[in-house]
Amino acid sequence: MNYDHLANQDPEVFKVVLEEEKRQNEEMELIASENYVSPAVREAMATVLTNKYSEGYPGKRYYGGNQFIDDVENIARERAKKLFSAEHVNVQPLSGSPANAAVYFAFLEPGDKVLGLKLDHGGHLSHGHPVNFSGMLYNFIQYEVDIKSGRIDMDEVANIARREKPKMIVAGYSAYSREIEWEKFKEIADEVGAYTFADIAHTAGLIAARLLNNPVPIFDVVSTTTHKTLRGPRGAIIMCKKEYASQIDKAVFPGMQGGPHDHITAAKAVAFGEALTQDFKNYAAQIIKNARTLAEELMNLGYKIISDGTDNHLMVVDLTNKGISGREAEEILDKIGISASRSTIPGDPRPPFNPSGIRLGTPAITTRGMKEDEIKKIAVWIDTAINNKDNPQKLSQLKEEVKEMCKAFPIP
Ligand code: DSN
Repeated sequence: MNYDHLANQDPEVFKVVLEEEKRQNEEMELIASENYVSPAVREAMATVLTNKYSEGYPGKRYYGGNQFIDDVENIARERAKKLFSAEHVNVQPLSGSPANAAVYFAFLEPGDKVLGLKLDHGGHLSHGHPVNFSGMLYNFIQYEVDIKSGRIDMDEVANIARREKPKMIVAGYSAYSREIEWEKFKEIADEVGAYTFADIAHTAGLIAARLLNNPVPIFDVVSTTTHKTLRGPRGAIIMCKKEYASQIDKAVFPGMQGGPHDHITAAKAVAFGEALTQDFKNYAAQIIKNARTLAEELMNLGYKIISDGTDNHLMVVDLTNKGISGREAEEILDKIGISASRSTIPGDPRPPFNPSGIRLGTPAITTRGMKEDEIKKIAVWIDTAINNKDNPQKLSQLKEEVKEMCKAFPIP
């Protein structure tokens, strides 16, 4: 991208941008929620559409001059509908947590009972954690994964739902590597009279490519961020059945937000257009192949992967048997130029700031074009770094090797 104006006008900020660009180019991204957008998505984000105010929706705005903004929002809506077979889509949510807040706002009253997966079992803060607005405003009952299998035990979910009679059941997670039984969730919800809400922020790209089951035709309401496997700009969307369209739209605006970010809406439209292509489907399939290879290679090296593998783009590695914490592993990997995120393991005895595991994901390295051969090398680097955590010389040698591979697979 051309940064001429930024470089001339504000060298202080420009320097930081260049430093981050260099870091991204020379280092490897294994954070499961990150990705690299295409140049077209970046260009859309840098357009004059950022200058506009457009409270309201296409055809019904509270400001003049929105004829072209209406067009771009309609394109984004239609593409998202097609991508997920959705009856209605709101493309205005600013990010994942505000989208989830709008969903709760649309369907619940403060104090209502909701079922959500516990954070340390792979859930998200906005699925009822006590320090988050969701846990403060609503009466969340938390379900867990089965500690032994690392998988959601649907019989246990059904038992809790029958006992607690929640008004809503939340499924879709941040650190869960297995396919989700959407139909079974819907059956349970129907039995107890609960709404079904899926948060597919992590797996949206894989669902759009039809490589994982799609909850959109099954659930009442589904949210997703647009910047993870979906590879769009930072932001979110909410999809729902037609009958809930008006309450969702009202919850987003005027309920939760003011003016939408129209430049981001344009970038969402571009990303949805990309996700509709065969190239994207191939990309999504490679993400899964890469994640499976990484999990297998790490297991061969003696690592415990929660649920013994993955169906999607991520895995949680339990480091207990390696004698280091997730935070230490994150710091060691940082030293060799690999970014990853510490993660709790189900039932973690350690605190979230220094938990027992690390979460790894393949969306970003797959965008760079890395495939199984590269993944095998990455698994060995991770293991070698952990085994040589107190050997600075070895760590710098690994950093050089990581950098060499990154140079061979430039960011688009
Ligand atoms: N921060 C995101 C993640 O890493 O999963 C979720 O909000």
